[in-house]
Amino acid sequence: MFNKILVANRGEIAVRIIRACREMGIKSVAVYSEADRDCLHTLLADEAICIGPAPSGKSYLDMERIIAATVAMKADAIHPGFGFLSENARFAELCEKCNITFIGPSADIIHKMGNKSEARKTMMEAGVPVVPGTKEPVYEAAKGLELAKQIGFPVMIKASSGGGGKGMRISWGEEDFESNFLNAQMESVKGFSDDTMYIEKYIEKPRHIEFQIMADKHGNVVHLGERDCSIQRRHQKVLEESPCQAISQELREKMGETAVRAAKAVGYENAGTIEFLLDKNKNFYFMEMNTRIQVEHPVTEAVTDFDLIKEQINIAAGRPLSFSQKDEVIRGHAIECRINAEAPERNFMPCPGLITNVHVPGGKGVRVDTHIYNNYKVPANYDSMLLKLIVHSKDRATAIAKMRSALGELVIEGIDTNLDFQYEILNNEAFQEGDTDTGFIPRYFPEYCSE
Ligand code: MV4
Repeated sequence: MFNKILVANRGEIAVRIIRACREMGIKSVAVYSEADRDCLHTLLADEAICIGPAPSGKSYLDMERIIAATVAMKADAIHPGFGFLSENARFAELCEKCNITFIGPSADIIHKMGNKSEARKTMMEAGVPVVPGTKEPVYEAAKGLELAKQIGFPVMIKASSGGGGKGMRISWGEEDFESNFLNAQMESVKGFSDDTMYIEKYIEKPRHIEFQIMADKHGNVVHLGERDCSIQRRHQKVLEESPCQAISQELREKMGETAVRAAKAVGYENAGTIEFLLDKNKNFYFMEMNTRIQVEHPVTEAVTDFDLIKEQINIAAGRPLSFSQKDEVIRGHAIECRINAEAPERNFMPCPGLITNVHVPGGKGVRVDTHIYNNYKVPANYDSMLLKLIVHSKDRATAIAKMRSALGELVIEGIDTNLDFQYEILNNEAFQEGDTDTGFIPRYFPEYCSE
C-alpha cells in the first residue's frame, strides 16, 4: 500500500480524498495555490505545499510543479480528483515516467477515450450500441452533408475533442447543415486545435444516464448501477440521482452489462463512467467514457455503500476489488444537489466572496461534502461549486422530502448561491413524478435560460 498520496486538486474533492487517505492510514499531501492558503484541503491534509499563484495554469494545471511537489514531499502516488489534470493523458504519462502511481487509468486509455470519435469507433467494434451515425472522422462540410443525408435529419454535429457542449451543433435539414458544421468545427479548432468531427442522428428529449464502473488490475470489472444526470443547465449538472426512475431491473442489467463490456473492450482500469443517452423508447446509446472519479460519485456510494475513493486507491495499489457483481445491491434512492456560488437571477453569474455564516444540515441519510466554513473567502479563480448535499432514503419520494428538508436547513450567508433554484427544481411537479430529460431546465425554467 502507498505510504503517502499527493492530492492534485482543491476544494471539496481534495477534502474527500484526504479523508479516505486518513481512514486508510495513508499520509496525505495537499497542494495549494496562493489563493488557497485557507482552503479546507490545505488545512486538513497531513502536509501541504504551495505550488504557485492563484491562476490554475500556474498551479493546479502545472504538471511540472505538481510532479516537483510530489518528489519533494516523497509521495508515492497522485490522486488527481476531477477536472484539472484528471483526464490529461500527458500528465498520467509523466507520472508513469517519474515512477509515481497515477490513481486512475493508464495514459493510453485516457488518450483513447478523450478522442470521442475514436471512442465511438472502438465501442462500435466492441458491439456496444452507439447513436446511429458516422464511423470514420469527418473533416469537410460537403462530405458531412452527404453522410447526414444518409443518417437522416435532424443530426447532431460533434467535435471529436469536444465536451461540455463545445463544438456541438444541431442541424435540422440540408439548408442549415453547412453553416452549423463550419461553426462547430471552428469552435473546435479554436478550443481544442482539432478539426475532427463526427455526426450522429439527433436524439430528442433524451435522458443522460451514466453507469459507474470499477475495474481492478486482475481483470475484474464491475458496474455499480446508474446515475440519472438529466437535470443540467448549459451542460453543467445541477442535480443527480440514483437509481433512474425510467430504468427497470431488466434494463439496468442490460445497460450495466453493456457498460462492463465497454470497459473491458479498452482494458479499462480504476474508476470510470460510461455515459449513455436513453431515448423515449428506452433505447440506449453509448456517448462518452469519463476516465475519472466524478463529482456525483457520492450518489452511487449512498445506494451501494461502497467507498469509491478507497476502492480507487486499492486498485492503484494492485489490490483486487472488495466486491463482485453479485454483491451489487442498489438500496433505496439517493439525490445530490450541487450548491454553487452563483446568482441564478443574474444568469448564474459566479459570486465569489466572503462567507459570513454557514450552517449545514444533518441527520440520518444526509451527507455534506464541502470545503467551506465560517469566514472562508471563496476565491474568484476556480469553479463555483461550494458544497454537495447528498441524501439517501428508502425510496424516491422520501428522498425528495429529505432533500427539501435538508435544503431548508442549509444556510450560506455573505454570497449568492443557487440554493433557492435547487428548491424550485425539487418542488416541480414533473420532477416529483420522475418525468425528467435533458430539456427539463429550459422547459420549466425558461426565465433562467436566456442565452
Ligand atoms: C446528443 C444529444 C442528442 N442527440 N447527441 C450534450 C453534451 C454532450 N456530451 C452530448 N450532448 C448531447 N448529445 C445526440 N445524438 C443531446 C445532447 C444534450 C445533452 C446530453 C446530456 C445532458 C444534457 C444535454 C443537454 C443538451 C443536449
